[in-house]
Amino acid sequence: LKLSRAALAGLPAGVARPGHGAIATGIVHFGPGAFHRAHQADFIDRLLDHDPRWGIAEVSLRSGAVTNELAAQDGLYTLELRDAAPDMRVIGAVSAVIGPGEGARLLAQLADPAVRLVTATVTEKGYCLSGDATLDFDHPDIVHDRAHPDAPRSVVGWLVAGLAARRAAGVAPFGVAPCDNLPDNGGRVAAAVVALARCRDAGLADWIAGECRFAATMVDAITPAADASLLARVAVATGCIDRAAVQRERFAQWVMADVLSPGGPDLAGVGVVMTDDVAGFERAKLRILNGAHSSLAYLGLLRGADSVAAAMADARLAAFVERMVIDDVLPGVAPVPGLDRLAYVGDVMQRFRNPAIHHRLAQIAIDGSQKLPYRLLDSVRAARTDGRPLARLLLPVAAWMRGIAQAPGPGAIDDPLAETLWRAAHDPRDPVARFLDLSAVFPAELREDGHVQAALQTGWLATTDTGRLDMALASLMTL
Ligand code: CS2
Repeated sequence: LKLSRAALAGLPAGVARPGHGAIATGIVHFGPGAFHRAHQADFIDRLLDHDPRWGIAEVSLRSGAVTNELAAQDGLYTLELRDAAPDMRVIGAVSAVIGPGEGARLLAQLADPAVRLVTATVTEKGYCLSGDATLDFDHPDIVHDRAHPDAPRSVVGWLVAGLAARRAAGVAPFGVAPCDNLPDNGGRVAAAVVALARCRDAGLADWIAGECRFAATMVDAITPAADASLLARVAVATGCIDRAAVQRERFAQWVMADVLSPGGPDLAGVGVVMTDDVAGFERAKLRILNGAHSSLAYLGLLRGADSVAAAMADARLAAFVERMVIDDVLPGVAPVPGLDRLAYVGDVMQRFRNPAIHHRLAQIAIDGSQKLPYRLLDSVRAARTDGRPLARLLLPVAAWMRGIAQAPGPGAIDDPLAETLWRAAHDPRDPVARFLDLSAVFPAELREDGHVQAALQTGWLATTDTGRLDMALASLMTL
């Protein structure tokens, strides 16, 4: 039996199901991947219990895989919360699905006055920003969107098209809340949208800049990709085949700048933290949690671990990463009111040890060129400014480079810069220098810094084989 609205009534008593009936669309979301379905949609599902206006239209611009599966299940899917006592709930927050090639429907949906919020989880690279975090006008999708403003390919292009349609119809703009792990995601997407709109119509760009609110967000929930064992557990617990099921840890956090116009969904009512210091939360989360995650991924893969929990069970590696976070990352993370940074580190390490979560290091290792600047290199910059040591912070960066060197070919590297990275790693003279040439990854001040170059060269040598890496992890504890 396939999960569907008709199947809901027959679900076993232990499986929670939506507490609401029919819902309308009030939110459009780009990128209905596992993270969004396990995180935002869960918050919205609870909101819908007392306000049915805020169903989500899920938009997939590239692949129809998820939207097709959701459509076949009336938008329903199961969320499994995994800890000592796992529980299953069916999420019913999806009110519509829009797949690739449905541009006319998407434009109509974006122009609908009932839609008050547009959100996105399209990964760091999905916003088409360049190394300096402004819109990359050389990106093929942006080149395309300038030539075809009414049939765009990028999220930024669709935001411009949707806002243009609302302006033409005399409808107020929607609010925009990007939910990817980028510092100042709201501000950067706002600048990108205004920049692209300006190519089309200066009046439109000014209207967006003046009227449209972009909220920065910090999102957090550890969400391993769905796998066969999840689908099997869901089938046993619910009695239904569910091809869109997702899993996450119980913990979930969503912090948002309190800037959206009134009249939108009451997110605070379902636990979204509204604050005027998202930047502080975001910096702490990116550098501490995501910085530690990427470090465990690149170092752990070299040491033969395959999951975060396995990397944390590697005592030497876990001690190194914890030490790096406390001694090298924390001093560069400004205090945030309401956040005890040291306790936060302890909580994060505890979450990483959750034995019920099998989070593959290979999943976290994806798109290193897009993630490392915010996760580790910003900490390197802060350490340079304060004159603190760099060796620990740059070891995982060297491990990332080493992992690229060890890949069987560029096709095996999951990164938009795969070819370039591969060439750098195989430079016969000086691979580290070739990596440092990459302005999309390393900011100029680091590329030209002798201390950074030296520490990265040392790290590169230390990752040549497991024996040397082991010695480096041990000796760097006494730095
Ligand atoms: C992870 C994140 O895949 C990754 O790169 O570091 O997705 C991480 O699990 C989330 O940001 C946790 O909120």
